[in-house]
Amino acid sequence: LTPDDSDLDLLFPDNFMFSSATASYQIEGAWNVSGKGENIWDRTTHEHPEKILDHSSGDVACDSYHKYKEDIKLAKSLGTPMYRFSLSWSRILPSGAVDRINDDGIRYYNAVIDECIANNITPVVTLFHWDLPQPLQDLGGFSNELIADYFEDYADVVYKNFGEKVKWWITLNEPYTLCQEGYGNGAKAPLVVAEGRANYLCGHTMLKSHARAYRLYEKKYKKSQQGKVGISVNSYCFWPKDQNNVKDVEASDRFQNFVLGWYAHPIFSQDGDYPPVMKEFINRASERQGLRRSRLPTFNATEIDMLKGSADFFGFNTYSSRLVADAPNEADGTTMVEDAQVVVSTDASWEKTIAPWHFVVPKGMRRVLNWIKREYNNPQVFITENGYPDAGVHKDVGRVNYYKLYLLEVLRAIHHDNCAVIGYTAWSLMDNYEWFYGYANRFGLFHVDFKNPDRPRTPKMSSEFYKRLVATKKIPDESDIPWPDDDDT
Ligand code: GBH
Repeated sequence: LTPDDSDLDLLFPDNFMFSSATASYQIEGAWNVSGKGENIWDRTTHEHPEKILDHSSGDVACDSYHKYKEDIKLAKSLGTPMYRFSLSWSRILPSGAVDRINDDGIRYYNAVIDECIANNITPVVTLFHWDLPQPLQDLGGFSNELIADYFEDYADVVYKNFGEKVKWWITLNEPYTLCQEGYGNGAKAPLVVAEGRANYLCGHTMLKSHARAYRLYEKKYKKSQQGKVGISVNSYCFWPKDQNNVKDVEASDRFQNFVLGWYAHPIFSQDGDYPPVMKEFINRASERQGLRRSRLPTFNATEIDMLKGSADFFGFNTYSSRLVADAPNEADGTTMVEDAQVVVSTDASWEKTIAPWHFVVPKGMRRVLNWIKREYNNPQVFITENGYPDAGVHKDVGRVNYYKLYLLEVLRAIHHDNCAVIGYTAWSLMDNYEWFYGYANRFGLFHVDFKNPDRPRTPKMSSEFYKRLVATKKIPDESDIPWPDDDDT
């Protein structure tokens, strides 16, 4: 794929925010150091290594617990004004609850935040990127609505300790992925297989957790700390399988609502609550199945109000696209595609990557940004993840090309469609522990050698690309990226 040259001279706005991102379990290591408690990823990788492609864990990962100063230097070398990372809940609260605050956790994150600030980098801090404390999983994890209480209490400790210095908060990373893969198909920790029930319960609890943390900040901290609180939701861009078939057009819009609307509609829509189409389809399927109530939990009026408007920006992670066809059914199954009455597929013409779920479909970026603009009255969208997986080569032309093509579509969305995109974040700053894919799939702008105990970081070609992008606010020409032709590392 190569971009048609039109629009390559477009510029990102002056105040546009570039960033790169990581997450605690994926980079920190030090899993049992200085009072940190066990989380669900520690438990899963230790007890079920067979669930991970290369049987690895994040026990050491990038060793960022010890090497954070180096990491922040990498971020600084990119020239990005921001760096997004997440806090390990169990490093701060080993039991998940506030009965015991681990001093070393507070010390560590203060050190990371201070180092960012000393380097003129604004920290963008995610409170929760999937590494739930195991003791809270023992209560059912996000299947238990009471976890929202624990999340609010944790958020209170976080705002209190770091809120003087952190002005950009993300409550949750990708509730869709955690609920669908952790409580639906069981591909991720905590390995619950209960699609159609536990995933919807998980989503319900995560939405409440988010709103509680947002409202707490609003009430108790906003006035003095003056920060912004958002959430990072995620989605593929969905396309009708047959663009000329109205049924498929409707089905793709319906499934966009099931995946993205599930989390965005309660927070960003005018009316709040789950998307009407999602309620309608799940209610109908539940009824047909002889249930006395819908498998999709319901919010009461107070909860709907608490959720509505509970974000200062729309954090959005996106990587790829899917095709959707209408599939009317009377199935007694409860998977989300059955509930939504769709069949999801990919297009044979889409460029593949090393990850079976990831195809390069740049136009999806512009299309999904426009969907958000239309559905939610053009909110301020901060793209908090976007990136490309490979096996970890230094001359990563696939990644450079992906960024070029996807960023061009972001520019088109801004300039031609007036989408209010305020920032863009490359996933990831450096290679790290890619969940189910272990160390076999790499997303980094910097390479990490996981065979070397020192975990040395070295630049990839994409880091040079990103540097130029950030400096010039336009998409650099490949010929401007210095890289030896004969590099085959
Ligand atoms: C994000 O998830 C995460 O926030 C981040 O931690 C992660 O490292 C990054 O993206 C790259 O994956 O088809 O069963 O193999 C992206 C969301 C991840 C959701 C992969 C779909 C497919 C799993 N997607 N997942 S499967």
